[in-house]
Amino acid sequence: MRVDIISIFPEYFAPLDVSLIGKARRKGLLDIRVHQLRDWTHDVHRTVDDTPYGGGPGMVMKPEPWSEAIDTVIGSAETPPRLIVPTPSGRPFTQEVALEYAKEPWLLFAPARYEGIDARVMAEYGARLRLDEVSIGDYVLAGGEAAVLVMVEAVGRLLPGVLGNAESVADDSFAPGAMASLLEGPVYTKPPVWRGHEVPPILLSGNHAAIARWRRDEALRRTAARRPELVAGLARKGLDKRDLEVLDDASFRFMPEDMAD
Ligand code: 6GU
Repeated sequence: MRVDIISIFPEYFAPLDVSLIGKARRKGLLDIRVHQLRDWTHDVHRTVDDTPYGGGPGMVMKPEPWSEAIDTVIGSAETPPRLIVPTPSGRPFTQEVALEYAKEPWLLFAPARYEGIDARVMAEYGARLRLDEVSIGDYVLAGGEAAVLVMVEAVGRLLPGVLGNAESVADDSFAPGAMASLLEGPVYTKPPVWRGHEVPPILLSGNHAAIARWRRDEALRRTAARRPELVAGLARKGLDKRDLEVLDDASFRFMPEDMAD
């Protein structure tokens, strides 16, 4: 996969040289190219922002540097990239979106600083290519760069060959399928007793069916406690008798509308 990032802080993306993503780049699985937006300015101050029309606080990113940068990166490519603009006012970035992006051959990220990019840039490229304005959560960052790091890591680890076979993406929290929308439960390693805390004995039993059931119980308990709104969604996907007992024991109560159809 090719990933281009246009930003006024190219140095912000140094973490993409490290660990899983760094290794994927060195293996040639990920071709990440970071560009300095100011390279597409023409004044001595390399200006990328200006005051907002209509007044108000802060500054808005000028359209011309963005359009010149995006046009240059896209070049004369026959199949243009998917353009992703991080913004707290975007649609939520979820695991489902990460899986969708992982199927793309080419992503172009345009993280903004200040109050955002002049909306005409989104109007222009929204008409020319597939454009997504996305948010990584309900909080406000100082700029879109950290959101790009989050999204590149979430997408990058899904690419074929990036994770070892041992670490399967299939039972991730939020992965579609059997464990859909269940948070992952606790994990343990050696020693069997640490500062008086024991590893749950079932994990040492060698009974794989019982271990799988125990893990599902723990995932259900954790999800009910931390993300009750996800359990409501599970009702439709089918819960067995034991699931319902565990949830009842965790004091989780379904609403009548959860049980519809
Ligand atoms: Cl994508 N950008 C900014 N600036 N803040 C955010 C965000 C993005 N997602 C959540 N907060």
